[in-house]
Amino acid sequence: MKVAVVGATGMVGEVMLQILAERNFPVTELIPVASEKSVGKEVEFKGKKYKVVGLQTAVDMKVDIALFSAGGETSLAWAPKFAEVGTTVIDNSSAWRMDPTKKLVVPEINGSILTKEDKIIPNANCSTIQLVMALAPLHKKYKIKRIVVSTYQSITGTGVKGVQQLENEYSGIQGEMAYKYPIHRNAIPHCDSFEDNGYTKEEMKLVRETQKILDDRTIAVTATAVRVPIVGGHSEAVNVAFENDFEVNEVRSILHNTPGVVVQDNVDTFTYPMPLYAQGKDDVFVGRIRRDESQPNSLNMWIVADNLRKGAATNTVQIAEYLVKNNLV
Ligand code: 2RA
Repeated sequence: MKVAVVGATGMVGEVMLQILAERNFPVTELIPVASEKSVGKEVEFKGKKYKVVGLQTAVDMKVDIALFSAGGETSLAWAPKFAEVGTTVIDNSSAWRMDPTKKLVVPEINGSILTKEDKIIPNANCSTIQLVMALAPLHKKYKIKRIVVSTYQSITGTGVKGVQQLENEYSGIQGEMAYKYPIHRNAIPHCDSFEDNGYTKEEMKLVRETQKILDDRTIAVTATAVRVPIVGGHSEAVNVAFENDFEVNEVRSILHNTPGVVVQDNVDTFTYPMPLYAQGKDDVFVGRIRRDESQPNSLNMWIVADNLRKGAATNTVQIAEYLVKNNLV
């Protein structure tokens, strides 16, 4: 497979290269792509150095698959150009996610909706992916009525800028601000920009993308997305109300038997997921599973995942693997 990684010099792009190598994806030719200012730089893949090329050069090479993590503007402008020459694009930006002609896929949940005709495939938002990984099997069994989710999102979700701001604040340096306020010793209830309804784009992604991936617009979702000064991954406190009742041990068993989900749930041994330990792993970790005693058929849980891996790069590569395995590319 001739594979282009668009945004190869960015944080997610670097993890995509790492995941492609780790999972031994069948890359016969790797083309790292970035903006003109990065053309000529080198990236390493499987011990070899590759020179970064520009977008038009990559289009002209007619690669089989292009993995994008280069922002919405670049995706809107360039994904169609790649698709026109027959390349299948898997895009990490939010540009195409809510396009009614595009499919929003988490392979373990709805990979089967993909066809050869899908040439631009958006990857869901990191905080959505970990949420639906845990909730999809429970929706199938108990039918979800409503989800209330509060997120505690890693600064790596804002890329190098977010990490650099925290490091500067640790060192007492006044540098470029990724956020409106200091992030050190703080929690900022503001991820992405605000919409007219008073919610942030990040919060509305959780609402809209969850309904699309679970293919059920009757599911009510409300979210609060908070940025916190950690790097290991995103955490989510989730309250979910079902149409039907459940047994907590059955919920644990369903999740335990869900590929890509790991249950860490034993308060007697202080066992629960934490981003410090989720970092660098591809699983979605679920714990603090307990009945919500304040209302019927409702459950609380705590969901943690490395937002750069399953939340972005790994899910992207898993979509590519699904396409290859099912001869869709
Ligand atoms: C964030 N999910 O964490 C968004 C984009 N990666 O900022």
